[in-house]
Amino acid sequence: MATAVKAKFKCSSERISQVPKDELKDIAFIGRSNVGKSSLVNMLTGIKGLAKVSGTPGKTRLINHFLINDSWYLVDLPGYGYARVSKSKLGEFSKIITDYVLKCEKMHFLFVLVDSRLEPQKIDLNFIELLGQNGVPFGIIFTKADKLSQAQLNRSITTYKKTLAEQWEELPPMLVSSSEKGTGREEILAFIEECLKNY
Ligand SMILES: Nc1nc2c(ncn2[C@@H]2O[C@H](COP(=O)(O)OP(=O)(O)OP(=O)(O)O)[C@@H](O)[C@H]2O)c(=O)[nH]1
Ligand SMILES: [Mg+2]
Repeated sequence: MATAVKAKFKCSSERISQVPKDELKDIAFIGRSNVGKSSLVNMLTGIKGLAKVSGTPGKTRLINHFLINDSWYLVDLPGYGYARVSKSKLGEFSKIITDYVLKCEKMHFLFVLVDSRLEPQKIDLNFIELLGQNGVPFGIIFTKADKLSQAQLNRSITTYKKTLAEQWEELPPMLVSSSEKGTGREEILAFIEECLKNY
């Protein structure tokens, strides 16, 4: 049976000083614009339209907190790699993103979403490097799995693992999702549950 999730929108923040001031932990989604972050929020919660989805990249502009089961937050972040970034010391990533992932104490675990159809993208690898350098706990979710056959999906993941293994001794946890088909929902929710207990 599918795990039931109680979810409601809490707030949108322009900067990290505005995020909720309670003790609850954040589990956040980051990745290139259009990779499917907001769609995954909707798929996991089972509420279509909870997070705004768009075919045009750059839809999510703020840090969006969704309260889950009255006990933790799922956080939908703006994507990178689309909007022109200005005056950021960290180059290709906007200040709202780097402030949140590197400085926000609520941030408990980050999922980097990557499009399962694509070869490892430089911008994602740069972002992952930034996380590694700063000791940010993260995992990878391969999105839009419905667009690939199982064999193609396996090949994509193998390629990603090889690429990361060139630089990292230990690979991050990896999960697969399709917001279209609901694939990965139980695994991702179970992983988050463990994460909230253990990390
Ligand atoms: N086939 C398929 N399409 C998807 C999936 N997830 C998202 N999409 C589509 O991809 C597009 C972008 O989805 P969003 O969820 O808005 O992406 P986002 O990462 O939140 O984008 P930004 O907010 O712009 O950073 C939409 O047209 C979605 O319908 C999926 O699992 N399968
Ligand atoms: Mg979005």
